[in-house]
Amino acid sequence: MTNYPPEPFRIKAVEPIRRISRSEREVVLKQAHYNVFNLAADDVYIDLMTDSGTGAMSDRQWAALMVGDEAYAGSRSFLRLKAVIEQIFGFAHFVPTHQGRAAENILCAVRVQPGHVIPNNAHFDTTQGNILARGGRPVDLPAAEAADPAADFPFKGNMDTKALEALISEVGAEAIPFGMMTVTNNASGGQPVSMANLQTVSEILHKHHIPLFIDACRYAENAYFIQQREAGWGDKSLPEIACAMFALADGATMSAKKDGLVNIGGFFAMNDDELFRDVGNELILREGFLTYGGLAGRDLDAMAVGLQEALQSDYQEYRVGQVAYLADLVRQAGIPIIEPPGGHAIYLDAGQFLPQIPRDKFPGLSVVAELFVQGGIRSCELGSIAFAHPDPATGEVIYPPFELVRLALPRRVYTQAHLDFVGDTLAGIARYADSLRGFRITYQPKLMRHFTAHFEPV
Ligand code: P61
Repeated sequence: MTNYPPEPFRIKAVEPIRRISRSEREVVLKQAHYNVFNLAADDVYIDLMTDSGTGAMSDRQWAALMVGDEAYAGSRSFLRLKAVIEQIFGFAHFVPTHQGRAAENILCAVRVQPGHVIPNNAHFDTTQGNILARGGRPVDLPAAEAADPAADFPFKGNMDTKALEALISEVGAEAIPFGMMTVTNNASGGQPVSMANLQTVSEILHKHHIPLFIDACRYAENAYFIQQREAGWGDKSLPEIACAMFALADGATMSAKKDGLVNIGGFFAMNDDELFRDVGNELILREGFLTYGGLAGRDLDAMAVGLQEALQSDYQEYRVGQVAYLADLVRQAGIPIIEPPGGHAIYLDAGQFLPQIPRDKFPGLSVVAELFVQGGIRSCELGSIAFAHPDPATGEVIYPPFELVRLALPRRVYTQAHLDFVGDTLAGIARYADSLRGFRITYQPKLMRHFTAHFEPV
């Protein structure tokens, strides 16, 4: 059994949680139309739906809130965040945004036109949605190693660089306004991207004068994996590695709700002066002035501190160690996962775990529903409900590679005993897994259906 380093912090404030009864859980899940996004959080005992905005801030972050400067323009908070972003990411310009998808929206608003094609190692659904909403075509180009969930490659988040070259020759560089790399690669298991792969992607795109933007949500976890797993980087500090990663790109979109260790916030950073002007106009129209972008000054200060804390090596050792510990518990329960465990979550392979349920009956949702009914544990389907979408050209449904259920770990929130409870609950479910059945959709919106769709058991 993997053990993980004891928390490099102690607990100063607590938030009570409680577990409602099994029969109450059955009732509220049915009332929620079997969509756990519709549950009241108070009815959830252990919430592993997301690591986004759910982390615990440090005492230094709480203190930073108090020195927030709420000036409309040019606040001290903005200047403090600017200094930190320059130091870690090194881009010439940045604008704050209220979260990651706002940064993606602005990038797509100013650069994506109908018919454009945007390659990524794997788009997360907000990026996919923003590109589709502008008439573009998001293309996922995961490395071949990612195809086998059980294979133990160190950098399964990489892009297939041959496929990138092939795509550029097929559609022409003029049709590609930018390429993206998501670090770590959330849609395909929270897997990291190697520095070598980032370098090759950067070279290919730049050879064709296509800019590269990094979706940087989990940049610090990715930097830690590079330090631990990639030859030549073991003796470099996490800030040095982060700097080297972003030096390969022309900009980054960031949801600071992940490795910014804040409950709300994000930014869009870039080098190009003309892009910055276009972005500024769009930001002012939709989010707010250039120096606050829809956030309060205090939010900018908390983000500045969080971005630095995420790069502390004792924090990353504990963080990634805790995720590996949960992976061991799930393996012991006999449930297949995407190997090796990534940086922020464990991804159960529900397709393989429940082979009796076809993809259009959503095996992932069966696991999500059962985890809630049995343990009050909230997880997140990241399979066909979240990612299957019609091809804009042909209308044919494009399925994601796997039917995944994600157990995401909020940062600095749950203890080993909480994780042991999750492991015991999964082991109980595994004993009767062959009796589980699927679900059908009774309502769905046009885009990003997993947030609001309704279901019923078949
Ligand atoms: C998550 F169910 N992720 O993982 P925003 N890029 C990447 C992300 O992981 C990401 C964003 C951009 C979430 C929250 C979430 O359907 C869902 O700050 C790699 O959330 O706008 C967010 O950042 C967007 C969960 C988002 C979902 C969409 O849990």
